[in-house]
Amino acid sequence: MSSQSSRPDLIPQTTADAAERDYFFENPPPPALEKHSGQAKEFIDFHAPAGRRVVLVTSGGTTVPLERQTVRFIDNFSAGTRGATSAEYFLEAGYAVIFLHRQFSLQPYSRHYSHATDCFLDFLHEGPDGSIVANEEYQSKMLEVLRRYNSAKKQNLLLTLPFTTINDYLFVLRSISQLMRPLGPDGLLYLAAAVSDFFVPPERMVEHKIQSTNATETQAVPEQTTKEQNEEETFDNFDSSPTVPRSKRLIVDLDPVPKFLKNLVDGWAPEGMIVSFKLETDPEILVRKAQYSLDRYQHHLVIGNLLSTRKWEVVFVAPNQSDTWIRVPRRRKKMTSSGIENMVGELGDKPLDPKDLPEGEPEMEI
Ligand code: 9Z3
Repeated sequence: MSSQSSRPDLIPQTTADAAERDYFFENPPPPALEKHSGQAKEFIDFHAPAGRRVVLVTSGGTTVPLERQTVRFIDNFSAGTRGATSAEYFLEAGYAVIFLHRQFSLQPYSRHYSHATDCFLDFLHEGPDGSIVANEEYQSKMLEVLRRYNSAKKQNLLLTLPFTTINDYLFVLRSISQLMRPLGPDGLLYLAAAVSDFFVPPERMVEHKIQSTNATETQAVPEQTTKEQNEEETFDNFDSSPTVPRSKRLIVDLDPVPKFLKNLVDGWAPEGMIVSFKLETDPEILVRKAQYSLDRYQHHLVIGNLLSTRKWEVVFVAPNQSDTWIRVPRRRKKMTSSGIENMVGELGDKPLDPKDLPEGEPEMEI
């Protein structure tokens, strides 16, 4: 990151302070920051006097825009299942929940009916009097979910705030964490969002849509240009030759996103309970990376998970404790003399092998 535009009036104490000062000075605050911070403050002020614990749950993936007027962006896989599900469990446990989520990702309660494989309309039919009725087989569960949702709403226990980009996320995360400071250990930060590690810094971000042709720059080509020069100067996207000149490729140059967990733990919410997630794809490094994160940031708990098995198992890595794997039962189809029946798979201490997982989603949530 360039430090040319750093504000000289703010003297950083540490590298982490300097990274924070630079990032939040060089990147523009999102337009909704004030509004969302105001809503969060009102929510915290409502619950704190009653001694209610408040949790900030972050959920879903952050995007990395490639253009200021964004047509294209880099995204990640997260649907927000972990965050939305956890938010429901926190509500059941008596917490007030600030649900900071990627816009249009899964939300507590409605997630049961907005899953990609089920259209919510498939749960409904038209009654004889023209009213809308839930299908018989879904009624009891839907009623239960509806009651829980309405109860949370009625008691003002759930505040949902959306983000889209990594920049929106970082600004609002900082603001809400700071607002949670007065809660002390009654404020829990549960960081389940899948946060981008790389981004395009503002000084390198173009204003307009990145072009794949230079069709608007029509200039006469001088007669004596070489074939290569001609190709470099007038390119279009119909040329799919395998030897594409460099000028036709889109090379994306990303900076690392500063790791703000240190700032969060030490400065934004120093007395809060902080739970972060560590996502990996390689089982060999998951626990080590989770331990490294805990040692480095000195917070309360790192929950490790692997992309392929995240719905079936997680590992808890906490200070002065041995690592604990938490798993939901795997149900396997097993042939018996009386037909196919379900059986619960045996569980070991090592990460599960994705090959041993049954198809589909687990029946229980983790
Ligand atoms: C997680 O690891 C979450 O459990 C998942 C949930 C994103 C895997 P889904 O939304 O997936 O249910 O589909 N979140 C944290 C990932 C992350 O970005 N962690 C950062 C890191 O690993 C640190 S806070 O460096």
